[in-house]
Amino acid sequence: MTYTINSARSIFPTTLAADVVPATTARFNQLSPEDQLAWIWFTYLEMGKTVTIAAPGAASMQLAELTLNEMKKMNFKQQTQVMCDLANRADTSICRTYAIWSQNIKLGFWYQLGEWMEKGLVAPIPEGYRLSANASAVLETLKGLEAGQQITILRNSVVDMGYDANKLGEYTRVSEPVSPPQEMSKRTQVTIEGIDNATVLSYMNNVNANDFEAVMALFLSDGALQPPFQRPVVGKDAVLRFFEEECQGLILVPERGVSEAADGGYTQIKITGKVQTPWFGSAVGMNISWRFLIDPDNKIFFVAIDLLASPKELLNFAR
Ligand code: ECH
Ligand code: GLY
Repeated sequence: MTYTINSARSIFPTTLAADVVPATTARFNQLSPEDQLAWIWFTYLEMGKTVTIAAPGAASMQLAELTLNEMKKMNFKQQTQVMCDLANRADTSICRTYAIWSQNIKLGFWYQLGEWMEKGLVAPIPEGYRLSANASAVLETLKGLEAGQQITILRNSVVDMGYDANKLGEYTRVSEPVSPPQEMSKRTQVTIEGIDNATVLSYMNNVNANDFEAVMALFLSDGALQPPFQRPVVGKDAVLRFFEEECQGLILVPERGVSEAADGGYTQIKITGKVQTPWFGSAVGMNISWRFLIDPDNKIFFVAIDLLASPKELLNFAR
């Protein structure tokens, strides 16, 4: 048989992803906008006890600057309204601006608002605000999760805010400039127990070096990449854009893997290990698996990245 993107998605079917992430996000989305904002605030405080968020790059802050300055000039009531509008996904000019920003710009925007809230420059969550029973229950669930799962839920909550970009028609996305690839002499090489496949090793090393052109040379033109909890991103152009917008500064730390022959001369390879995001650095190591399907010419037809349910999954190579 030959593979389709759809059939490729189920290689290594026993891989257990952290389904608690979409489940918790769905519960969060049921909360009122006021509750959502307060919930994020309490989550942020809770997580601040163990990890710190790194300040965003200047470039992403510059892209959010106009909107941030506009908000800074508003009174508390107006600021609160804008924040509720964002949570409510309302149709306002700020919500439309927000909708076309890349993930990192959205996160940087809220990072700045959070700092201003702490300093009293932006309306705080009302003192003594009491979360609804549902919101408290969602917060309790979150507290019991691994840090990597917590930050994914937190990111989802930010990324889902603003006007629905699908309703905008044609638009140009706003994202940070792409940093040049790392100098050859500074690059690091991963080693993966049980794996010597050159394509997979090169994938890891080039993502770590921010060399996305080199990463794309490893893919078939109709190849696909499936990020955690998302549909596959299909085709080289779309995958390259995804890397440039969302994968700068990631550190991939693959640990071990298995490789085996699949149908039609393909090879299927599963790797497990950790990933660090520049937002949290080495303080948060997310437990990840990569499931590669590689064609007979050693090009990537498909790779799925999953956030794993538990550290135990790092040792699951059943198929
Ligand atoms: C305050 C209160 C009012 C409301 C709001 C507030 C601010 C919230 C803030 C939140 C900041 C959250 C952040 C979250 C960052 C999460 C990052 C994650 C990264 C995961 C990356 C992965 C990468 C995997 C991949 C691999 C590949 O091989 C290919 C590509 C790819 C408090 C003011 C809203 C400030 C900063 C979860 C898993 C391994 C798929 C990317
Ligand atoms: N940063 C994109 C993802 O993890 O889905």
